[in-house]
Amino acid sequence: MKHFLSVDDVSDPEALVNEALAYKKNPHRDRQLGSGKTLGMIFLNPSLRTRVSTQVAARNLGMEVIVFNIDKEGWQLEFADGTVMDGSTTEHVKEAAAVLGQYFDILSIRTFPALRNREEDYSEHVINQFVRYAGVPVVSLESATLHPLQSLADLVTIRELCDNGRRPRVVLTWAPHVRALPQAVPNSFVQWMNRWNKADLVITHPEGYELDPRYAGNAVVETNQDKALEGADFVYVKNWSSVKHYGQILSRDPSWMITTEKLKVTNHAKVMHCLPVRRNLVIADDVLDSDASVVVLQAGNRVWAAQAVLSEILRKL
Ligand code: SN0
Repeated sequence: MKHFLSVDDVSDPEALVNEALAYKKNPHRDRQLGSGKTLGMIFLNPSLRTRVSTQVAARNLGMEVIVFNIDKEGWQLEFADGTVMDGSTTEHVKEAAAVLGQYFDILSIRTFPALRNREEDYSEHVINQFVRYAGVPVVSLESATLHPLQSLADLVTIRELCDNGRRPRVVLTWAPHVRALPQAVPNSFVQWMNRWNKADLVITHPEGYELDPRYAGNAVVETNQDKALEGADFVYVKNWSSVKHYGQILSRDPSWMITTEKLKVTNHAKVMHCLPVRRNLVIADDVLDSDASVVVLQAGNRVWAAQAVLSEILRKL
């Protein structure tokens, strides 16, 4: 693996899941692998789990880590080609990425979509310019359209909780939110699930929230949430904004919130969410405070997912 931007950079997702679970059992077995190597973590947006879990993972591998909240502490970056930079942007990504590449062995970056222009966001023009100009491996810490470290941790969590050889029924459900959120988490989750092919996936959302077919593939969509939830072993809850009416909120229907009542038709489903989750808007307290919720276990697995990915890249440096 050179870069880690999507599941397409992974030759065998199941092997990576097993690698992550092996690190969970023995976090320090590769302490020498990253010795003398530095990971740069560049944030253009907020982060809790991604930042800290990746930092812990890198340290478990013996790496040094430098975190740079470039949106707050750096110069304002320009990403467009050929711009006359007489406005608010101070430094072009061509120099910024190239310079950061001089300092780090692996560069990781978080860059959310602006949600204004679908073509621009879906072209991944920000992270792709870091790939182009940094000259070192780039790891996505969530880009405009994908969040592969999250998805790998999601697969690890499903594997860990469903290790009986049976194909689980996994339902990805849209839930209401007050802000327009990216499609990165659901896009990436369905893309990984399709490639992994160890579970039966059903996606449920109100009309108008269809995910981009390049990620959703042939995944089953059921617009009746109650019907979709029937017999589910896992319910992955997430809000996203519309792709079709790009970046818009088309529904605020509170009946899509996940409650204990709604879960009655499932097969004692475990409830997943990437976090942060807004209580009693997306998922009700009674679910988050019950044994059905595995959100903390899932967040814990972010360390092992990041460690598996970093170790693969370190081995190829
Ligand atoms: C981000 C998202 O992609 O949905 C990050 C998730 C890992 N989530 C948010 O921005 C939540 C913001 C909010 O106001 O609740």
